[in-house]
Amino acid sequence: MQLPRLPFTPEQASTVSGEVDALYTYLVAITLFFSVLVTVLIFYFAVKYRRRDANELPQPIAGSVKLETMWTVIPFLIAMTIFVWGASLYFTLYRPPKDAIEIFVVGKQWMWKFQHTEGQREINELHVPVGAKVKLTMTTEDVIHSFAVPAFRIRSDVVPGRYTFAWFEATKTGRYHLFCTEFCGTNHSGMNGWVEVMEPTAYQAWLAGGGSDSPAAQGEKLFQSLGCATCHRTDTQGRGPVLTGVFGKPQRVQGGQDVTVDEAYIRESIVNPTAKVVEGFQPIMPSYQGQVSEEQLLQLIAYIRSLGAPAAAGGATTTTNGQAGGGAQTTTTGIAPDAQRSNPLNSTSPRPGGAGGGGASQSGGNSNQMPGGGNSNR
Ligand code: HEC
Ligand SMILES: [Cu+2]
Repeated sequence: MQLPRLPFTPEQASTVSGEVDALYTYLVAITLFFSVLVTVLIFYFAVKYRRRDANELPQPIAGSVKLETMWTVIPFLIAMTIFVWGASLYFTLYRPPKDAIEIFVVGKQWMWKFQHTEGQREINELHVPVGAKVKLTMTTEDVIHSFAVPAFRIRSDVVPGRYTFAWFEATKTGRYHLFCTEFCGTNHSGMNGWVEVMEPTAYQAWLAGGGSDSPAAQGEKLFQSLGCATCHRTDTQGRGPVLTGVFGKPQRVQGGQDVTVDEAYIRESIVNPTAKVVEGFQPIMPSYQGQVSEEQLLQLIAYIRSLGAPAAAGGATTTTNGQAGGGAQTTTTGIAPDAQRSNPLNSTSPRPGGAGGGGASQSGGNSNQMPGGGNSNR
């Protein structure tokens, strides 16, 4: 729905901004209409029913069912249109689509840190392609912040110890301001930056231009260095459950309850393992509270999540793995290539190392080296 923009509203640069503005315009119109109506009636009645004579007594009024019903039902119906429209828009805004590019966001006094699935990291700058859905998985290392991009009409609080999500699809290339909109301390006003929306080809080039290991590959290293792998093995069951393929699936925990293995559950399993103990296991896992940063937690999650793509593993272990990765790279979603690159099955297979990855494709070359690099203790 495209309405003329209200004055003082920011540019519209995402798929939802038109509808957010339309709803907002609707609210303003209703408010204006009733404010004017009430004000005019006050003056009109004040004049019409003014006291004309010092001895004049008003007629007693006993009430009017018709009038009272009307002023109850009409506002109720109007309020319901706002509710239905608002709720449906809310669901659109706060339910990230499944096929989105995923980016991790960590707020920190006083900066925004981003990490792309391909490994690029940025601070107070976020590069995204135009016309692609982007999902942000967000948390904070310290206090509550709030991530807002006015031109996209999105805002979401980031809360310590929790993951919150936001998503958008930019419709125009350009640079758009991003802000922290929750007062978070002395330099709160400086906690802002830019979203750089690029043409998809420029974005691919930007992605290919450097960056470190993918979050999943870094998570794999952490998984080794923190000793997770001593209990969690990928082949057979060790002292802890096998984590391959658990992401997104229900897990039976002690007490007979089924919980879905999602970001929040994995985070809790790492920092507070006794909160939910997997059925059939002893609560022997130590807490990693305070030993891993929020970014590292996101990397561990990315790694565990990447274990859950057995279908992608088949393709990636073939000799044409480079091409498979390269082909998938041309799609606009960042998930598939990453799932392939960081798959443990992929990494345990003998790989030609960096050479094979490098020659595979222009855009995939950089990232194809990651699983190899993550494994060979270079
Ligand atoms: C001393 C052995 C041990 C170590 C070390 C260990 N874990 Fe665990 N882990 C377990 C056990 C046992 C369970 C199942 C009982 C429970 O839920 O606490 C478990 C459960 C989990 C779960 C939930 C699994 C599910 O299927 O629901 C996750 C996720 C997890 N661990 C991740 C990690 C990560 C990441 C590390 C390293 C930072 C780690 N673990 C280190 C023993 C360990
Ligand atoms: Cu802030």
